[in-house]
Amino acid sequence: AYKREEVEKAKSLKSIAELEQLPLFEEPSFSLKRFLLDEKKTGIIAEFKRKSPSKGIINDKVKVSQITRAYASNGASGLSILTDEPSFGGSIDDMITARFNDVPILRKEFIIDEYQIVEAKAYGADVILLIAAILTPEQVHDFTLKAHELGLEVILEIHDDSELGHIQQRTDIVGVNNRNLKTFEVDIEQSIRLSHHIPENKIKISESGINSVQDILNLKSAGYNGFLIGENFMKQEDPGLAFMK
Ligand code: IGP
Repeated sequence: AYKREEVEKAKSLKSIAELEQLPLFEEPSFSLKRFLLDEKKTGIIAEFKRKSPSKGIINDKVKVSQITRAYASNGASGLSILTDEPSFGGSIDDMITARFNDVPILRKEFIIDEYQIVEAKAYGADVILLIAAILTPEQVHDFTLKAHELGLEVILEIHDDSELGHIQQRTDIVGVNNRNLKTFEVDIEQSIRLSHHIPENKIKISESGINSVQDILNLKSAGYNGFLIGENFMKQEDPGLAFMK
């Protein structure tokens, strides 16, 4: 519910028409699909996340500029930037800072309103996340159309088979979140189990709880093209260095 209030407040401060005047709104986007299919890249979408509801503070000392530069220059296929403040300690400013890198940027946010999609484009994102658990299939449809109209790609996040029906013809990428958002339980097997049920023409990524090269290899053999990793890097004193290893 705090999201609804947050969005209404943002709308009252800056209209959609004003967002559309911002310089980044006119910039071309980077395609995450293309970066994920590029064999020379790692397939890793590296996340900047200071804290989370399940773990509390993960790292509140590091700077977004430094970490995103390290992630990007060492082969990350994308950057995931949390913009939610209350639960994750993120901000739109973090995303603007991350935009200095020439790799696709995912706005990691609970999107419930078209306004947030225009905001994503206006402040430097290339991709948005749509979470099946908090949206109807109709909302996923409308938000996907809006994103595409702005040149953004869409990751549809699902957690179990009950959400497979949210996947649509226009969905660019399907993300399986290994973390159950209600219990915070993490199980990589969730991705392995669901992979056969995702339409073959979709690019697939696995999200959360990925902690080792072996995890990545297992997910690769199950058909995954991308790996969204946050905590494993962020919990290190130097997340950029952790990425290189
Ligand atoms: C990263 P991890 O376990 O590597 O830190 O997970 C990412 O998958 C996770 O932050 C995430 C998330 C979300 C956060 C996945 N889906 C939706 C907020 C909202």
